[in-house]
Amino acid sequence: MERVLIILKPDAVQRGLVGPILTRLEQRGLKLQGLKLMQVDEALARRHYAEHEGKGFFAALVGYITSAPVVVAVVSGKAGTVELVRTMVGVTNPAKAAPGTIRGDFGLEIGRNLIHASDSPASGERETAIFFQPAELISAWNRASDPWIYE
Ligand code: IDP
Ligand code: MG
Repeated sequence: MERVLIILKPDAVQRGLVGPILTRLEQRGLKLQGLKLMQVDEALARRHYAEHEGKGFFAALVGYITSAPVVVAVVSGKAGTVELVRTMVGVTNPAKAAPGTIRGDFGLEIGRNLIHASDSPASGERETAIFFQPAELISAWNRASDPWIYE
């Protein structure tokens, strides 16, 4: 199994797109392990985006992600799920993201790209641990639809 940390960024929450975006992930067959509304503070933002520290857009990125509540989720699936979710999300710049992707259908600019998704299984584990306490996650629940989603 692979886990992906999803953040529905402040623009997704402000624009009322939490439902439509979560619906896509849910309808595809991804399994929820955790879900909550929260406010990201500067320390958490810096930790989550540590790889981007020093880049020109870093201050704006921290300002953006801390500017209003976000919805964070952990979704899981079989091997390959991280890549599958990144394909659903689309490339970083919504202006270049393919139609049918979340960024390509809902966004226009790189600084308002609506959603974060972990970029590797290792990032999925690291980021899940940053945003969720173990007790907030239900990592192994029996989903009735599983045999109708996975062969
Ligand atoms: P990703 O979200 O597609 O993985 P990353 O390169 O990891 O993209 O960048 C993290 C986030 O930083 C992006 O989602 C976006 O919000 C922001 N970002 C990245 N590059 C730029 C930029 O050139 N200008 C403004 N914001 C950027
Ligand atoms: Mg990234």
